[in-house]
Amino acid sequence: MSGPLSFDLFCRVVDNFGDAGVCWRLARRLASLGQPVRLWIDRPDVLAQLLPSLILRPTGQTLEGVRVAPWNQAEQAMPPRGGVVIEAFACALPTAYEAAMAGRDCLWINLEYLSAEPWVEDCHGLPSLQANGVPKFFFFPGFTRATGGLLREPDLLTRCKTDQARDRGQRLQALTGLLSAPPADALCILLFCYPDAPLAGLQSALASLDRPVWLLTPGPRPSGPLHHQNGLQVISIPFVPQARFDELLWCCDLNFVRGEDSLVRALWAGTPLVWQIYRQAQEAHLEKLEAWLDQARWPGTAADLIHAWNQLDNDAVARTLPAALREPVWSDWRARSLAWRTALSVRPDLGQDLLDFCLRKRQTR
Ligand code: TRH
Repeated sequence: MSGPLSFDLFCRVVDNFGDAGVCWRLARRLASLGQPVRLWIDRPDVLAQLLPSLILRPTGQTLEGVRVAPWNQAEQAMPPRGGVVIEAFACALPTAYEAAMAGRDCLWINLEYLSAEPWVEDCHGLPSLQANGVPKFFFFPGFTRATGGLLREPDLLTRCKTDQARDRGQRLQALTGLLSAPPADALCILLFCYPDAPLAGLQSALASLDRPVWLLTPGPRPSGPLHHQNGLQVISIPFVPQARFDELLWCCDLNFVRGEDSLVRALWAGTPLVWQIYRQAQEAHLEKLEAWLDQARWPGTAADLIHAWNQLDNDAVARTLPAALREPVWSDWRARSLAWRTALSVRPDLGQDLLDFCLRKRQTR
């Protein structure tokens, strides 16, 4: 059995919360597996929004076994001898640091964005020799056995089941500070989306249902047409710390999520979700969305809704959302969401899989 490796994880925030959110989860997971971890991040202020105990100071701070330090400190730092350097999302390492890696026997990993596209399986784990003479290995998270898997803590599903056995209204109130709880028959929906989402279609779909609906919007309320109408209540709630975000997902019957990290967490909740994928140039994201829907194997109406949501098509959302919530589609969608969670949860999680990959590479040197 080999001893621990030392990990240096580099994260640049492009926009939003996903880069910081994914890197922090991976850093925590590696630390929980007994590995020394330093997380170098160019925007600690963004991470602090997810992790309120992070104090912004130039020297950094150790939290949950992870040394979190500002990126500029890495410009004077040395790579860990014989350790692992993870470059998240091809963020480009500090020049002097990268040059020093060759003489220090470092293993270099590029952590890629999550994708369900089939080519990912062929590229996962492949090396490419870099200018400093060190091979860089491409590590792909993913949904199949031939990829690096998804981020998941070992106790996550047990925590979810225990939590969901408790009264939902009380959980929601404790989490958000809301003064009242939703009625027992209310449909609770979380809305976490990009500003261009087709909210007029959402409003009209939810106001047309003949049952109470609680639409929860965390953080700044999306501007646009959302308002109370018929049984629909639109409720602003605080942006919760990342460590409690799962609990929010577990309170809801349907989760609208976006990007990468909230998608994965909503999958682990095992309930129906509508994903707004992060937009890319030349509509490249639409191909990624198709590949993901192929693997999800959800009812056609749910897939139609997800297409409509991503095509920003208000009319189609107004039509397909009520249809997806109607029986028997709704029960089918719920059952398939649970089944996909079960299938995904028997695979190693991304942190464990990455650690095993690195240990194997070390042994073959
Ligand atoms: O913020 P995002 O849109 O991030 C995106 C994606 O990662 C995208 O792939 C990437 O290219 C781009 O950033 C740069 O969505 P994502 O990935 O879901 O990250 C949101 C994070 O915010 C996630 O860690 C969950 C967290 N969160 C909370 O902690 N509390 C909350 O109340 C909410 C709503 C979210």
